[in-house]
Amino acid sequence: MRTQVVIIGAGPAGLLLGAHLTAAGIDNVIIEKQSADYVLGRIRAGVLESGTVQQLRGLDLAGRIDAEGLIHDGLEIAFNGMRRRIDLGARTGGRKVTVYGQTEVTRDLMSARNGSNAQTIYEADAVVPVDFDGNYPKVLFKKDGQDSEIPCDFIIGADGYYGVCRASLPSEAIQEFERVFPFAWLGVLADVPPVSNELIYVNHPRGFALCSMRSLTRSRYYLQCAVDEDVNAWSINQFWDEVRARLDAEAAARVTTGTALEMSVAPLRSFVAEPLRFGRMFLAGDAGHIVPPTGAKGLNLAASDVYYLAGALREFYEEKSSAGLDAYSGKALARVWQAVRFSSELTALTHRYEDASPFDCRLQLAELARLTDNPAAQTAFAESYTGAPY
Ligand code: RFL
Ligand code: PHB
Repeated sequence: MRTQVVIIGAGPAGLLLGAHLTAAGIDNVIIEKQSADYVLGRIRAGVLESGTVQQLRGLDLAGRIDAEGLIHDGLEIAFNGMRRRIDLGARTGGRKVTVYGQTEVTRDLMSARNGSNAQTIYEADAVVPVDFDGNYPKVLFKKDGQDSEIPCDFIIGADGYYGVCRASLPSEAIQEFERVFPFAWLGVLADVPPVSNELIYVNHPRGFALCSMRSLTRSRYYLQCAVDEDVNAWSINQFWDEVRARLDAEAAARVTTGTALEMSVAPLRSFVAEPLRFGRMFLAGDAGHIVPPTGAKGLNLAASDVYYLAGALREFYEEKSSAGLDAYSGKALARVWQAVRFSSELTALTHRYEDASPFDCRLQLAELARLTDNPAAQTAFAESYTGAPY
């Protein structure tokens, strides 16, 4: 079997790129190490920029998003005993975000792919990209114990932060930039109505909290916790008590509690690999960069990478031009670094640092007051939160 593009990884980056390529008539195969059910079982992102939704709409894949997604044109930031709203729509000339789970985006992409002729190989073992520094790259893997290989024109590393593609690059070919934050998030998904119809980001002396949602009947909450927090040490009742303790009295009284569908700890990290290309291999999404989840940017950056890469591959096949491929890394990284900046700043502004002095804490509150009082600061925030157009 030969194909034009082998995509390693069936997360949102790989599946979305596959959808673009299939729509453009470019042969592609996705190779994923997990099963489809495992991929769908991961609970992750919840906020989509309009650029992400527009891409799905352009591929005729936004039917369910348009029917079930929640349009949010504002959010609240809570600090110092008060809650302040930022009107995203009013500050940006109408830009909004859509609350719709990554799980559902993945499900929509998988079912469209299942209805096409494009091949996806799940539960592949020992996946290895080779010869991508020359003109004849291929991907080796094992399926059901049998060795296989797929020769191709290009390999796309859409295999996440722990994937094999970036790890296969010679270390001198890539520069890595990293900041690991000294805390993590303890997340709970529960079938209870959200505390409010908008997201609430909370700066509290006990630590950051985030009240989010997946629908009007399913809530997603996060609490800042220790990097080595033991999720099994938490009962769900302790979790709800801690959520309430970090909210103001009025919001705390509105928290509906229930059993957890999922409870997990996620580390917070910023990471960027440069460049996102080596020969005939390109990195997209978390394989090339990670942002702390505070700004809700990870999935949206995967989508913008894919948008640039799909355009570049179309240009290569339709116009026999490599210009788009040559420009890909620089274009994608410029957008990535803006999201790294925004997510890092929002994380620093809303989280409690163990070594923070009383002076540092007052400075955080002063900065939050400026952000929520000052129209120019609100506009800058809202532009970043809703995502730069591309
Ligand atoms: P993924 O989703 O990790 O998918 C990579 C896929 O590659 C497979 N794989 C391999 N396949 C073959 N061979 C190998 N050797 C392989 N190694 C790995 C994996 O099994 C997997 O299926 O990366 P992708 O596609 O780049 O997508 C990135 C997003 O998943 C990620 O950025 C977001 O989830 C980040 N994120 C958020 N992003 C947002 O835009 N908005 C949010 O609100 C948001 N909230 C979050 C988040 C991430 C979180 N966690 C758990 C880190 C909230 C949390 C808590
Ligand atoms: C989520 O609902 O998972 C979520 C929402 C907003 C964020 C991060 C995560 O900033």
